[in-house]
Amino acid sequence: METLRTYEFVELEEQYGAPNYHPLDVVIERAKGVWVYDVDGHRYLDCLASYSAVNQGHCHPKILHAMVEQAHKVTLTSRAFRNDQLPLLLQDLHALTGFDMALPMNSGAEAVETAVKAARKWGYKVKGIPDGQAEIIVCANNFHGRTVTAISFSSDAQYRDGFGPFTPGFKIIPFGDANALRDAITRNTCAFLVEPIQGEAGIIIPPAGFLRQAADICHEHRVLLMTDEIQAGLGRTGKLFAFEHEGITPDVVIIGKALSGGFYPVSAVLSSKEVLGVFHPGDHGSTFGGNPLACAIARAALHVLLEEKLVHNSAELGEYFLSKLKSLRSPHVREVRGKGLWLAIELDEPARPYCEALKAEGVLCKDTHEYVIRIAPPLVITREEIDWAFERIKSVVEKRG
Ligand code: IF1
Repeated sequence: METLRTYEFVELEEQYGAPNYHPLDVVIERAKGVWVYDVDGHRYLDCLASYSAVNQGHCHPKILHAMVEQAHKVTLTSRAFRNDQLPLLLQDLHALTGFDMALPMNSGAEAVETAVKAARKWGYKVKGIPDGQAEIIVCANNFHGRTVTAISFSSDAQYRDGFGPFTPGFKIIPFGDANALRDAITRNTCAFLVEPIQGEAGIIIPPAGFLRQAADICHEHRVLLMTDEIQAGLGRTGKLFAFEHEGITPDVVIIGKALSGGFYPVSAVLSSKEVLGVFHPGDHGSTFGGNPLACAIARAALHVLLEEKLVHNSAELGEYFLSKLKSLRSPHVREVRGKGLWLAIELDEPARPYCEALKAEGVLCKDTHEYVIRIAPPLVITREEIDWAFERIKSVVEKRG
């Protein structure tokens, strides 16, 4: 078979693919743990982890095994029939998180849509909001996915441009501002949807106590607190869920990405019987949501997270990596911040050229919001691998200084 080089793959993709991305020109053909390999034989340390979907490391052998085993048995039944994997995943999620129930979907955006539907229906059927009046409060610079409803409450002009008309019923407040939340709540507010740490916005950590206050305010006004843990959850910030940093329990938690260790899109909404119980047969669903292949993969992915103590590793090595990054000396570095293995270097100039230079050194990072280098390796990374990556980050950042 003919083997193509990087530039040939890039040309094909540019010619035949919709131009909705501008990736770094590295064509990955295989990966293992924290390392990825391109078609020209170069090796890179992955400091993005597929936006935290591969927290367990690329192609984890236990998840791979579960996937292949299940693929030999049955992959899809639809929810018209039951399958023997879904109940076991639901049981695992309950045991791990303590939430009464879960509703499985596929992509993160679908799980966000599901949470929005659950919150609205709860608002009408349980809280007694007049029909069609339910409001949901969200934060400026949020990222909750790309569906029309999710972009309807985005404050990013590019994400919305040309895609209207939009879904009504959302109010935007500044991220981290508990007083603004209190002021925005009306009798018709059913929920407050928030990322515990804003990812796309540039790994923005809210002021300490914000989530705690938000939880109190929501409770006081009978508003559901819904945290989007699609990216922050499942170990990324050094806790299983980022909301744990503030000792709270949200009413609704949305997970995705690492729920499958990157093998397959699996997402879920976790909540109480009171909230998820508003759905009746036929109200909501998905052909693929809760399918046996997805559930077997998710069970293995959760198992690996626990068995390999990846949450602990994220906390410990995150602190180690952060302290190293804080030692960077460059006039262009505005701030270094992070929680767990979710780290950011904020610059006073565009981050993309830094990511290009890091790629040439064998480290894959992604710029976000133009000025931020985001560093989020798989949680299986070791101290030695962090040292290896840091040497290269230091050389690139300080050389450009
Ligand atoms: C892309 C960002 C990361 C998310 C949160 C829901 C979703 C996401 C908190 C939707 C997805 C992804 C999507 C990806 C880029 C990426 C991203 F930069 F855009 F914000 F990770 F940081 N909630 N985030 O982060 O989940 O439907 O994609 O499964 O290219 O759009 P999805």
